[in-house]
Amino acid sequence: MTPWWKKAVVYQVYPKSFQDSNGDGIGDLQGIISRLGYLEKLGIDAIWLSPVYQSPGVDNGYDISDYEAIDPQYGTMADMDELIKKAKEHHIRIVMDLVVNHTSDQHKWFIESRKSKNNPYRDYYIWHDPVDGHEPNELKSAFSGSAWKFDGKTGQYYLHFFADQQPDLNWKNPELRHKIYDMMNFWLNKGIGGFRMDVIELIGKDPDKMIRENGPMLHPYLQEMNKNTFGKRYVMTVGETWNATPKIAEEYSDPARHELSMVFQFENQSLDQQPGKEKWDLRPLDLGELKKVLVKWQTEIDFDHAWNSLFWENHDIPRVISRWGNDKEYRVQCAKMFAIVLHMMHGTPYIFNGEEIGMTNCPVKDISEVEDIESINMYNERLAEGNDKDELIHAINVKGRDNARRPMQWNDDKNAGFSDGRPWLATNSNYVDINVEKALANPDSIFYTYQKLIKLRHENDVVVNGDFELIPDTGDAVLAYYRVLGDEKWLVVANLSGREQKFNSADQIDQVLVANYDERNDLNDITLKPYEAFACKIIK
Ligand code: TEU
Ligand code: CA
Repeated sequence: MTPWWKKAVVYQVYPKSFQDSNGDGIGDLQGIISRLGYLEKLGIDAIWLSPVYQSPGVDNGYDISDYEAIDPQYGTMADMDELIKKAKEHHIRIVMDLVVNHTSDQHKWFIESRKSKNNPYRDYYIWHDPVDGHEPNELKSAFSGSAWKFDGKTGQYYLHFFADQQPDLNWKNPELRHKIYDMMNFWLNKGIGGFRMDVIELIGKDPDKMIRENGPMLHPYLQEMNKNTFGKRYVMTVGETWNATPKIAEEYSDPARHELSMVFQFENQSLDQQPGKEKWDLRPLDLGELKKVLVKWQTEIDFDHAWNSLFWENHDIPRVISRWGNDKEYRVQCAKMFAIVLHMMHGTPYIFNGEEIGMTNCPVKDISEVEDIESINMYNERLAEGNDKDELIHAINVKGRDNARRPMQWNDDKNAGFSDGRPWLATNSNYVDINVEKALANPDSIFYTYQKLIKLRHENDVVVNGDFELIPDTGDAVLAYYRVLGDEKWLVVANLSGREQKFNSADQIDQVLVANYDERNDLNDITLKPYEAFACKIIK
């Protein structure tokens, strides 16, 4: 039997930016509830809800101070229960973000832990003596600087792979692990649809041996977690795994191993950065390389013993049409092309809020306009090292996380209909043209392409379970593939570039299923328009 999450399309809601219901400029749970009808119309099966737990908000909720409380800025536990219940009425499950590699430094465990070396919670975190009066080793934080922070009270350093205010939990401690399992069961008992697991590849860390991701105990911990929590429930789990290879993806998601349903892999993220450097060190994208990575993750995992997710965007990643398409001359065409290419592939697609209407990156002129801790820390560190300010702002405009975090553009009213008050992060001024109301009123909009793609997946097993077969030798800019199941054969053709491209096939079109230009009726020596993409059933 195919489990529900293999047939599903998931929609990520970034709560702070989705819909404000009370005019404080911050999206909230009642705001999400008010938009469930819209999401049902789009046709999605589940919402991945970025964190809404109690948090000081240093990393927009990825720094949790109480896992079993809702942050007041988002509402109450009663609102959360209402969201789960009402979403169900709209046939939507709520997948919670599980952030258990680290907590906030305001979590009661850490407040206790830092009090003394023999505090019962000391070992919930990772403490280390100074070495020669310095940090224990060279481990770095993802948000710039050392991963070690000195705590004067006890004269030791604690580990933080992200902000100082996000101390890493010590998964070697079984009592801590079981506290986390209890917390997960608290949420599962509320009837949620599963978990998206933040940086889960880090929980097997062994800092003494300089091991961050994919540590030796990672998979045993996940098997233990599965057994103690979601294993017997009909829920989905997706691990955020930046360093997964196809083989590692199988270790996480082979059903026989009882770990996770699927992973997010990020191999394409490094394609526009200089090798061995950071995401801010830009280089142009090579379409041939993008194509290679996309194909690799369709062909090098065995879908009978693994499962993969499909996505272009999330709250950490820029808008794809701005990054790899053309959000000016061909905004609509390329948005539909990216959608068609991805949604016809093998795996579970994810849509990040606003992607379905073609929202774009939003450039800033000065660091004072930036909210994201990752960008701000990088800017300060590199400025101090003597880098050029304009170049740093440029890198932030290309890669910074605020790009995707701008308020959702609902209509052309004040603040894009996101809030009556002053939004926590300014809206992109292009909301006057790019908004949900306009998209819904135009049968040709990007929204309806997404809606159609979701429907095609729901109604055709070939999209869910069909084999993927690449058509070779189409050039770097054209990605063409078949999906095949029994008597059914579908062809997908996409021009990844803004220039015309030749394509030729002897296949006969039976029926065009989705397209971003006028429908084609033959494939004989055709010239693809900029960003043209279509899927058709072909005569077998
Ligand atoms: O992201 C993990 C992660 O590795 C990011 O820091 C990533 O390197 C960066 O965003 C790329 O730009 C997860 C969450 O998705 C992110 O929002 C959190 O900040 C981070 O974990 C810490 O919880
Ligand atoms: Ca609000």
